[in-house]
Amino acid sequence: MTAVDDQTAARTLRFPPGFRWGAATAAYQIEGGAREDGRTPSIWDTFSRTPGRVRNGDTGDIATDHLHRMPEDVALMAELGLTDYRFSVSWPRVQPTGRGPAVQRGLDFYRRLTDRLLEAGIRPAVTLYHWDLPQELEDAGGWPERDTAQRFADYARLVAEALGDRIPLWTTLNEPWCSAFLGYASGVHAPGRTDPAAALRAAHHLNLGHGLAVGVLRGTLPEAAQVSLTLNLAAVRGRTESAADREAVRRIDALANRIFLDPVFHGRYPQDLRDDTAAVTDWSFVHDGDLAEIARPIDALGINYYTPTVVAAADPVHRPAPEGPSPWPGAEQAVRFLPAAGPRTAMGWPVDPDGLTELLARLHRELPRTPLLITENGAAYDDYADPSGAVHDPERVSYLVDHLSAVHRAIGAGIDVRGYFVWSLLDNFEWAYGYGKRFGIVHVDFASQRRTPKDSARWYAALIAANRGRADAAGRTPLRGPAGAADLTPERRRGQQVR
Ligand code: IFM
Repeated sequence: MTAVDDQTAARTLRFPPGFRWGAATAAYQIEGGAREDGRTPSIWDTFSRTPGRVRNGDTGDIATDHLHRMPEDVALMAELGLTDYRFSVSWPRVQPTGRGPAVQRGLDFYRRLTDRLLEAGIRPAVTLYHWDLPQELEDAGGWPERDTAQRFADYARLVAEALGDRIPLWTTLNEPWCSAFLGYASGVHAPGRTDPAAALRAAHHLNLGHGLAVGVLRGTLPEAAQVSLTLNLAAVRGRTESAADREAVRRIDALANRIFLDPVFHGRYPQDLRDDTAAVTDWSFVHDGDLAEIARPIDALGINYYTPTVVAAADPVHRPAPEGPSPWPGAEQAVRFLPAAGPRTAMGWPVDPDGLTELLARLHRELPRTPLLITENGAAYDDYADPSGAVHDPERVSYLVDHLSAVHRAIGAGIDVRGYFVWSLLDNFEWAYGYGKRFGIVHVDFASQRRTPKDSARWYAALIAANRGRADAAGRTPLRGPAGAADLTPERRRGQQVR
């Protein structure tokens, strides 16, 4: 898509009034201050300090220094016209050992952040767990251990008691698939274990922790607060329509999607999932009453979408040597993963907005009464500041145009999507890839911590402004129009009153 087309799209895509325009981040990826306020190591501190685990030996020790630059970052969000901001709370910052009372200094940061956001007219959306388990809990067994679910619910209560009166949207877990299967099966994420049975136990205890936390949140938060869960559901496609490839789709759908959707929305684990993994575990970790706990109703489902998953039946004769331990317990021998077609991002992930459309349509079919939120969507590219200081990221603008257009079409087709949170507000610590992969709509020079809105930030701001301008007609707070939004110089950011 050309720049002109992009601008047209920004002017013409109109979403329903009240649509949430957001950006998302996660604590370990942006905060830094790893040793401040009594914070103790999380599994990601330990993992990133283990040689060979994270590219270049990068850690989240400083990250984008958001802990100290939070007011500047909130001002930036206001400049962009965001209506909502999704952030996560660092568990080891508010409850360092994962047990016992909260550390007020740790909670104070989130109190200040919440206050700033509300002052700026931005709704806070909090995620309680975005992968930073206190190391002490991992030492006690981590998510494969049942007690971790109860520890998580207790931690949820501490955060809800401190912030519950001011945060309208709560998410228990971010992408439990990654926590369970990248953390405990393939080991490419913290804590780096490679035990498929432990990964399945972890998945169940993450589900249980979610359910217990929903119970706690309902009992602690004001009635109007909404409670949700964010999943990185896979849009799984077969290479062909053959029975063998469809069988591969079924297996991966069970391990990626239904292992979370079925217990949370239907109070059961799929029988085919239990059968496929019978050689790995007997599922005796599911106790009486767990599924009722997990299936407590939630108000919305968050979806993180980046690229589809294409699979085929494994060739029984020619099996390529595995690249490492698999994140797919029970499916290693049965399924092959293939690249989807299309241009790739810097992660090597194919750009395929149809995958998002397919996913939304499926969820609408299967969960017609559940409001959906796109809680993450975005792309990494090799962005840099040119000699004038500008950061041009036309590929990301196109990515956003295409994916927001897919969301727009879905809404037009009657699918209840309530908001979109771009991943990510800032370039940040991209887990095992360190600082080498830039997902931000705002460029961060990690040496100086200087923030520079990329062209994609300007494009997003223009789209938001055009839409919020329309909402004005419906009686909401007026905002500046697209022309002002396109001029996001640091000087204007500091000086301009946006509301
Ligand atoms: O950076 C991550 C985020 O923490 C979780 N979802 C995927 C993003 C990109 O890999």
